[in-house]
Amino acid sequence: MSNYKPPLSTTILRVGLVGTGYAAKLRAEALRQDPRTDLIAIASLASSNAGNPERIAALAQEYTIEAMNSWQQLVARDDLDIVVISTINQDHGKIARAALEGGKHVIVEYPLSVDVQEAEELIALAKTVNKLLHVEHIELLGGWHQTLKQHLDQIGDLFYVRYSTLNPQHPSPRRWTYHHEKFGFPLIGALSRLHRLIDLFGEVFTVNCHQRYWETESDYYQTCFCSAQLCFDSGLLAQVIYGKGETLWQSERKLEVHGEQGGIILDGDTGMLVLAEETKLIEIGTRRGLFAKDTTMVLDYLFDDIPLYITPEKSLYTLKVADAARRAATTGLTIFLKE
Ligand code: NAP
Ligand code: BLA
Repeated sequence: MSNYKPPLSTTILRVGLVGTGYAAKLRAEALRQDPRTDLIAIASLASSNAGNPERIAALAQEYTIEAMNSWQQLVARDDLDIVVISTINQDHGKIARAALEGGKHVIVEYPLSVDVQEAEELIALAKTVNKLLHVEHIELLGGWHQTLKQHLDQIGDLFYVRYSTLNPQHPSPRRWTYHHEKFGFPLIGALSRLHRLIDLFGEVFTVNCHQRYWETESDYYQTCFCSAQLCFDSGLLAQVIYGKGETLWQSERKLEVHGEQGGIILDGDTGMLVLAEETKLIEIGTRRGLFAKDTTMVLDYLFDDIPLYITPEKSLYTLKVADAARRAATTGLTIFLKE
């Protein structure tokens, strides 16, 4: 289970937020709406190097919080209880380390780190300093996941899964999500793709992977296309396809689960349950409001000891599988997860 043992002695948690993007904004909203927290400061990464002062100034004004020039200054403050890390993947690990070393609880968006060893060290560090280290995995809270869980037992023994998320972008943006280091290996940056399968189907035996980039310049790519095959301990075979960018022309967000007695197909916002006697539409819940849900669950854990839906160890296991995919793509070999 999680590392930190609640309940808290304080009544209001003082929060510092690192990031100014989509996730950070939703965190700020969720924190503002919860009386158990006080959002005190926000730090931007780019304002200290590339420079994006407008966005952080706007957020600071909107939420009446202090804008800081760097995450280093933010984590060094002694008036914060918890740091929320909602910025580019490359920096998650080092910000989390500094925050834990500074005696703060940590909420970090997935992935915990782009490096397996660093992720292991952070989990150990959180235990040593007796602070919560929570890695968000909102895909487990969303409609697709709940729908799958509800219907899986109706389709018999499972033998094949195909999960494809393709996102054509014309032209591809020069954003951090198209940057080798800032995003990380595609299935590490998009760790949720593997994590939702591992949460449903258990441990993985072997991994194969092919990965291709279409380059623009050395740091940014135009397109990435990644295809991995996971063989689970259960014998289930999963094909995971992830791609984005301007070399792609068809968008897809589709998950098919094939069982001996039927199948489940989630295609965008449409769900279908295929059985021998009939094929019927199934309801899929929303993809919205998930950062707020995650924030509330962390606070419920810290204040009232209500168990969290995820542990950092589980996220680490998926990170190991994603890293195996990276190694498989680099070497062309099948990677065995067990020693
Ligand atoms: P975003 O909207 O693009 O925001 C990215 C953040 O990184 C901003 O704080 C931006 O702030 C900073 N940044 C952007 N480009 C940068 C660059 N080139 N160099 C340095 N910093 C840069 O991204 P997001 O969707 O919020 O993602 C943030 C984290 O949440 C990621 O780890 C992502 O995996 C995770 N996440 C997001 C979602 C989602 O639905 N969006 C879901 C699950 C997890 P400044 O430029 O002001 O520093
Ligand atoms: C995940 N969405 C993510 C991630 C990024 C984005 C960087 C984390 C990495 C990944 O898993 O791929 C970025 N998503 C975007 C952007 C858009 C987008 C820039 O849809 C532009 C529209 N995220 C949103 C919006 C929704 C959303 C508007 O920005 C919902 C309507 C949901 N994004 C969402 C969810 C995840 C995610 C639920 C978790 C991943 C998953 O479900 O597999």
